[in-house]
Amino acid sequence: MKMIQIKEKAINHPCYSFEAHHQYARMHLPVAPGCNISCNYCSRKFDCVNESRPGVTSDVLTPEEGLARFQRVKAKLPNLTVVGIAGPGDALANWKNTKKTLELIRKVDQDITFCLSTNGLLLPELAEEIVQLGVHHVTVTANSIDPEIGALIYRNIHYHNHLYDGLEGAKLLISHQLQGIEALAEKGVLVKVNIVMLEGVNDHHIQEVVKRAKELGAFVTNIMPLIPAEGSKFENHPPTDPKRLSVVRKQCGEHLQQMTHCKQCRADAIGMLGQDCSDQFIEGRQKCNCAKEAG
Ligand code: CLF
Ligand code: SF4
Repeated sequence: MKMIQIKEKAINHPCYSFEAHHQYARMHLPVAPGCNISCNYCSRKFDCVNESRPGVTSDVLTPEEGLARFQRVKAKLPNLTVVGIAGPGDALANWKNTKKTLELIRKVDQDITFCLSTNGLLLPELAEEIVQLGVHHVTVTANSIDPEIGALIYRNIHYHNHLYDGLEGAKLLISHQLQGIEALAEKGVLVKVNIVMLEGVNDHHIQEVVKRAKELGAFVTNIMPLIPAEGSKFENHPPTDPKRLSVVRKQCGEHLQQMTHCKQCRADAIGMLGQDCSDQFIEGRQKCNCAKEAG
């Protein structure tokens, strides 16, 4: 794909373009509750930590409810450019719902940009369908390219009715993530790779992940701090030191563009990044302070 087309795809996306996040809004539709892997920093009481902030949970919608919410939000937010599916579990582990939701929305809106976030396990088998659906932005959370490190992060991997754990599970997941990133990038999808920086686990290895992501054609990487989730195995793990995070981002910026404005938003977030207005659209939601708490 030509550079100009790539830039055009990123220009109105508040996560893919730093400038766009001051102007454009995105909304997440929480239609994907289940997950097919177990990350040690995850507590299933909360949204997927790979793309979210622990401590808040999302309601779950059917595809039809997702469409209705999209239409309500679109009518009120003229700067809405992106609809994303980011959990509260994994977008691809709930593929039927994810696909149906996007199909319903495409029937009523030809222009809105679709975005997905995934742990990548099912990417090799779904990459083609993702592209056919008109999804041009996919986030893959890949915390390691070394199975020894991966085994410290992932407890088990549930793939086609088999449970894989330890090294075997990490090998399987990592190989699918890498194949998936490459397959999507080859098809012109802008791939963002999220990496959760875990002190003493993968912090020394992040540059290797970024270099590999670049070789495979990723567009940007987003190195995120760990916010320890209550009830997860890493509940008492030290949170990522912000100073070390900026050093690592700077080092990795030598290899590939870095996202630095992520707000680790929730799976039902609505609005501009850091200015969540989902409480206006979600019935029964207590007035939240997302904008204050985020990022
Ligand atoms: Fe949502 Fe993610 Fe798409 Fe953005 S979020 S699926 S790429 S539309 Fe954005 Fe939120 Fe950070 Fe994600 S600020 S957690 S990077
Ligand atoms: Fe939790 Fe997300 Fe990991 Fe699944 S991919 S276990 S939802 S953090």
